[in-house]
Amino acid sequence: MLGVLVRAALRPGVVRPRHLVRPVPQIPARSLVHQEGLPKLPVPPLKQTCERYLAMLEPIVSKEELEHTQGLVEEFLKGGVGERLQKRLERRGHKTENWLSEWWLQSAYLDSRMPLAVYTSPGVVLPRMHFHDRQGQMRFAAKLIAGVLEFKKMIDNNTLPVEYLGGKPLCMAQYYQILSSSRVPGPKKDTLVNHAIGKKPPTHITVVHNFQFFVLDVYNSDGSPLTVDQIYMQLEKIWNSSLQTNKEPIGILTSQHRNTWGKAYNNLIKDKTNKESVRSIQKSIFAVCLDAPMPSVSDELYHSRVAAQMLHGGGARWNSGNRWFDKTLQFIVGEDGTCGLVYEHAPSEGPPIVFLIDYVVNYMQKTEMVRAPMVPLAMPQKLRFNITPEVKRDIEKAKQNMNIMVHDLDVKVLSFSHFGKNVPKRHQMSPDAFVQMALQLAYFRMYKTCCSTYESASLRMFKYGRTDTIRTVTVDSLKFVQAMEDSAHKDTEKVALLQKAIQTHREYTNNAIHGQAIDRHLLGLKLQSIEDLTSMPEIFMDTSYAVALHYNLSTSQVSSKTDCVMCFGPAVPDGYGVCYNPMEEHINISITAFNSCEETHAAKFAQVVEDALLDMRALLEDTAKAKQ
Ligand code: COA
Ligand code: HC5
Repeated sequence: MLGVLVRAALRPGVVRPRHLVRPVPQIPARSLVHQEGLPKLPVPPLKQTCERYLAMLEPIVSKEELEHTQGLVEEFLKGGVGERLQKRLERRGHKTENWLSEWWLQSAYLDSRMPLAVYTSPGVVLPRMHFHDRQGQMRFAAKLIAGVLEFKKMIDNNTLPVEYLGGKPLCMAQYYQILSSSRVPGPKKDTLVNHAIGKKPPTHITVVHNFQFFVLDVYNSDGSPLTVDQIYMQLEKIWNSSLQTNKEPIGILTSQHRNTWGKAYNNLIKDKTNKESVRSIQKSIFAVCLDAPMPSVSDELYHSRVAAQMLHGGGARWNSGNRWFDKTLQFIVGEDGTCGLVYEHAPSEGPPIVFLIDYVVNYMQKTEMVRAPMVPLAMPQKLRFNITPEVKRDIEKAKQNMNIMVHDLDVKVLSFSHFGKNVPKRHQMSPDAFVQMALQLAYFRMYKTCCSTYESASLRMFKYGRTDTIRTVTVDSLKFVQAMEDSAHKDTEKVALLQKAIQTHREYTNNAIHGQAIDRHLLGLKLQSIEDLTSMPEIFMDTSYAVALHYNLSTSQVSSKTDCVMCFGPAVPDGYGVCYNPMEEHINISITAFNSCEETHAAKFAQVVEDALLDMRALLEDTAKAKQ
């Protein structure tokens, strides 16, 4: 079964190295019992997708465009092209474990040439810690490392609890890809490597301080993990041997456009020492970035500043060189009490990462540092890099580009404290749909129109499932936001329209998580056409399709037990990236945009979102009171 996918991914005659990530992840045999029981991702019926596609376009394209697209869809359905591609896709569905996962990995991630920093890698801000010095920083980092090693035990022993969504068990494969893995740049496309599945899994992590990279062995020779105390001592040694601040920020190379980094990478690893150092980072279980303090800001701006630090590091003169963006998991601990992480998105969605965070935070709260008699440990090895003039030039270019990205990213974290999931629940509404409608209302108020909107839906009910798109904008969502802006409508009418819009959103969500959304199916039909080398069906070259994929609002709900802020960059140059974490009594919402776009403004949008949420609550409560 694997063979078909492997052949699709590799040129004939190319042998896949052992550690390259398989098209479908490798999971230890004992977990397979649960995995084997998972259903396969279905290929939705063609006619259903075509009908839903046209319905989805209605609120976002003009009448003329819609009519034109209706013609193209009819031709696609009746002319035989659609049926042929559908059959090929169904065949792929039979032959593979998941007809989508390999294509998705390639097209959404490994083929993408945009920089990982800001454009692809999401960030997570952990609650502010109350340390302000290196001791506090290292104590926190030591506990955190011990916590992740504790979590790793569950992966190694196959004792991870299976997650559920809507009462159904989810695919756990992504958990096996987040440790000991790394993205590797290529001049045309990237690859993923996972060293956890080799014969000799790594026993070290990478620690970065003042742009200098270290190998920190986190296991004793008997296989037991180092204690918090031991890790602390090792971190102290690292700190003391990386006091110089004039080092070349070699890691900043990984923030470049992927073609540029791909070329620079080949140049860098020509040198044997450099190659070994890079391999050590790639192989390590995860990375910990001990960041220098950043300029302090007011309490109100704190989360926005730290979100930016997670997404890009603050620029060449701050912490952007204190990263290896290709590394799947990088925890960031600042000397000033900031902490969080940035992760490379290709191997995993947010929820497994957040589950790990919740576990580690809980571990850290329970664990105290106990001073135990210790055997002296060897000095952690510093990774050497030979900086040739060419490498130096690449670093300078990367610094310039990073600074441009830093100046371009507009971030605002809205800590919405008035209510959380409790209010929508009280009114028998889905909190997720409620927040989505608030985003729609905010957008409509600001731009007097609605836009193509993406919300992530999990496909992990299916084996090796990743995501599909919930299309938030519907005829019903548009009617609701129009009514809210029209004083001619009575409150009771507005409430009814909100209820209808929310119900429609829930239905779409339910379809999406059961594999019946339209976006991945359309993508599959398109990629099938490319693979078959047939001429591209007109529906994919149509303006409507381009409009539908131009997500001015790119959103995602990722919820956690810990009071975290999750964030990611916008999907398009003139759009917003919105990630929200709804807690019971408050909601953390991050909003990103680009400063180079005149029309977008993260802080303004945040204000309008806050007002929209409050107005929706007032609407529901006033109407409920009037009824009494
Ligand atoms: N009345 C009262 N309560 C309701 C309700 C209603 N009508 N509808 C929902 N609720 C409750 C639920 O029972 C749930 O309760 P809990 O807080 O005790 O768990 C809560 O409200 C949340 O439900 P809802 O807001 O409807 O969202 P959801 O949990 O179903 O999530 C998605 C919706 C789309 C976010 C989810 O299906 C999903 O796909 N998540 C993964 C997204 C993802 O992967 N993002 C990252 C990509 S990298
Ligand atoms: C730590 C939170 C990470 C959330 C990342 C996320 O939602 O990524 C989306 C993945 C997907 O396939 O839908 C993509 N998005 C950022 C463009 C919404």
